[in-house]
Amino acid sequence: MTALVTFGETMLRLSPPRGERLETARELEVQAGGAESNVAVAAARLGRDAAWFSKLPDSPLGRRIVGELRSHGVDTDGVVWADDSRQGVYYLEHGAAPRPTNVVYDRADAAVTTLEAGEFDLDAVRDAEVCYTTGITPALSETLRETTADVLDAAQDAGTMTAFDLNYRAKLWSPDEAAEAYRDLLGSIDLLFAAERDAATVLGRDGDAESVARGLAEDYGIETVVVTRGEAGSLAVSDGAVFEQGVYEAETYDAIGTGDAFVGGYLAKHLDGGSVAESLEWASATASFKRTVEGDIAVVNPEDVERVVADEGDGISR
Ligand code: KDG
Repeated sequence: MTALVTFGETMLRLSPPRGERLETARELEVQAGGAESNVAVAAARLGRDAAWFSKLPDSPLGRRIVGELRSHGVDTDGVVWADDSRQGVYYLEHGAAPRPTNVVYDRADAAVTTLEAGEFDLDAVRDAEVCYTTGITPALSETLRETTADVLDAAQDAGTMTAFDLNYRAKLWSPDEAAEAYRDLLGSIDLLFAAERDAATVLGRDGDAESVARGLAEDYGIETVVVTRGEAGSLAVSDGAVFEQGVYEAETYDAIGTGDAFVGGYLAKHLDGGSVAESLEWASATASFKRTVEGDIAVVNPEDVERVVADEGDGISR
């Protein structure tokens, strides 16, 4: 049995060397990047059995994605292979103040946009302890919006915990479009991760973190809502009780994927029997560790997280 099943799109991430611009770069570094696979990788690296489901072109590009995820221990047997289809790509130009980091998507009509619930190994979803996706998945196509609802419902009906991160992406849809989709899905969620900014921009929830979390929990019957607040840390409301967690200091090398590392750390500890407070601690530590590493993926080990949580050492590992 797989403890965690995640599903969504994973793209090729192409980025010029730091200090160079997309317009003029002659070299692009290739990595795999996708919110849901980032979570699966973090959980797998932290010791949990994790699988990622998606649809990829049966081509060297699709195989490149699967190869990278497998190298971190993620089970990709549930990937559906499609002939003559596209691999989504995202270009990432690292910023340096005052130039912002810029993301350019080239993902329209990617293979995953045609993925239907009937193509899933739904038994694996039903047997899993947690089924996870994010608000990016339903943004990608009408088919994926239906698939997201069907898979989460199948999971919840079978007693699998459903987990979801709002993950609003303004380059994919408007706040109104996202709000309509979120409202349809939130009744099927047991564990919600919401960046304070997404809850405000899309769902119009702009009170303090506790009232945002309580409001979402009560309005949609969600057992646990985790609100993330950047430098101000995170707050969870779970079965009515409140838990707060600060951030661990980190020197930021690459911030992309920090939110996914947070979720991966949370789920890894939760699946190991951790309490909400312990899971938040692991979430925060995994997120801060991720910031020090290049790429979407948190190349993290359990001892790295334990060291951050324990706040040990003088910054040198001997
Ligand atoms: O959370 C990181 C993601 O934003 C990145 O992997 C790209 O999945 C991605 C997306 O759709 O923005």
